[in-house]
Amino acid sequence: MVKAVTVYEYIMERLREEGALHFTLIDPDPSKINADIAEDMAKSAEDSGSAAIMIGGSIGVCEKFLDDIIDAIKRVVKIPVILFPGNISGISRKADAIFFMSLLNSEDLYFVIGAQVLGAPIVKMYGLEAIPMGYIIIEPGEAAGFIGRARPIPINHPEIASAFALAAQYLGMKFVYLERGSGAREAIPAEFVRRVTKVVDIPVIVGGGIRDGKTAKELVKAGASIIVTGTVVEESKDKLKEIVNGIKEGGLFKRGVR
Ligand code: 1GP
Repeated sequence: MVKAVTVYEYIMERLREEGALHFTLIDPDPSKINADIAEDMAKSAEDSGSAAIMIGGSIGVCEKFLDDIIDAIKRVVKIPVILFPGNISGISRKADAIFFMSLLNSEDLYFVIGAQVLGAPIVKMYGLEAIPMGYIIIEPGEAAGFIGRARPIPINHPEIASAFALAAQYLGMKFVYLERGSGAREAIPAEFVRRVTKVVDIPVIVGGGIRDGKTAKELVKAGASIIVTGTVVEESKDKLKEIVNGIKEGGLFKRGVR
């Protein structure tokens, strides 16, 4: 039974109990969704076993629209809504928490610390729970990599990602996120993830290009704590269920139950 007070505690308690979790990412892009669609996606996510809704995107995010979308989502689900901002326009007072993230491998200081400085007073004013997270973009990086001016980490150099992740841990960040980019043709290989999770003690979040249960399970067995999918919830509820089941199986393996 989860007795957590903060969203961070909720995540950590569920991780201790289940080994690994699934989060659903909803991109609040007005050209793609509206409140009704967001409501359906969030319901599918919760029904399928997602532990949280993340909300954020690279393009076209505005606070008013974000507020409306989160209101709609919170009408239908109980799982927490966590902001996943690409910029300061991605902050909403309606969310339960915010991943207060730095794009560690951006070449542009704005995405490393500039946006955070501009956003911090807003986060405080809204009373949002800030969860510090190191965000690392792996090639190709897709829109997040392009907009965030990342120097994406080459897929054959997991040791660079490990060093970034360790730096995130030493800087006091609570999570590290390995991002291949939404819509990437392939997920980050399990062996790459294993190289990172072997080095750090903080939970590793993996996202981008994950479309089936087998891939999700392998990533969890490689040490990933949270698997994020976005595109799948837009396409098929059955696939989402398959992914969550894969994560559950991987979680049992991680906890030594299987
Ligand atoms: C983006 O990693 C997430 O941050 C989701 O990617 O849309 O490919 O599932 P997908």
